[in-house]
Amino acid sequence: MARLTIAVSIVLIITSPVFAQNLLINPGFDNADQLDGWTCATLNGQCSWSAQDRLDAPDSGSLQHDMAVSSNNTYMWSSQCVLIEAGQEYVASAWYYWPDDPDVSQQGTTRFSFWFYESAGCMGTSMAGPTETLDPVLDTWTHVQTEFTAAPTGFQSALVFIGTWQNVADEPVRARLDDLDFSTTTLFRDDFESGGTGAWTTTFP
Ligand SMILES: [Ca+2]
Repeated sequence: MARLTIAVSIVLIITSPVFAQNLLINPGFDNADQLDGWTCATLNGQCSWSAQDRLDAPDSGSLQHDMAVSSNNTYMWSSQCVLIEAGQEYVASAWYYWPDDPDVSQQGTTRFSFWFYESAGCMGTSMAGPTETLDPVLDTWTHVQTEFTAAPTGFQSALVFIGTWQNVADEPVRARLDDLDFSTTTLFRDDFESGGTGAWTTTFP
């Protein structure tokens, strides 16, 4: 009987569901003036917390990229470094908002990608992961998602990167970013919060 109990316990352990989690810290910017977890490259502008939440939640906000450059063809970006498992596939996704400012020509893009690093803390040899580049969709929260990409053997961390590129000098692009995700799955991340059911069907096997 003892042997049977042990066998059943082992089966239960093996078959217990492992829920994929968002590996990012502070992905939804829920605390006012709080950008914990994110590193902002300040060469071409600055990052700030915006009270404009993707779902208009009064108790959450977003990350804003404030471009401040006098030359064209410039980037600014935010990033976060996370630990990964070699061989595991990862996917990153985010929502971005590009305000329709009549005073600017709106020539720019949003780039979303991640890179793998051989050492923890995004140090050592790096290897490019997937990249998605999108033209601005004005005044509409827009979803961006990378391809699934496996972490190379021997690699320990990944840098999740979201950038705003501006092609015209002296134009105050203010792209906003919210609800970022870096995980092993996209399941259960299809905006039910806003009533969307587009990723689901009524088909039953
Ligand atoms: Ca938010």
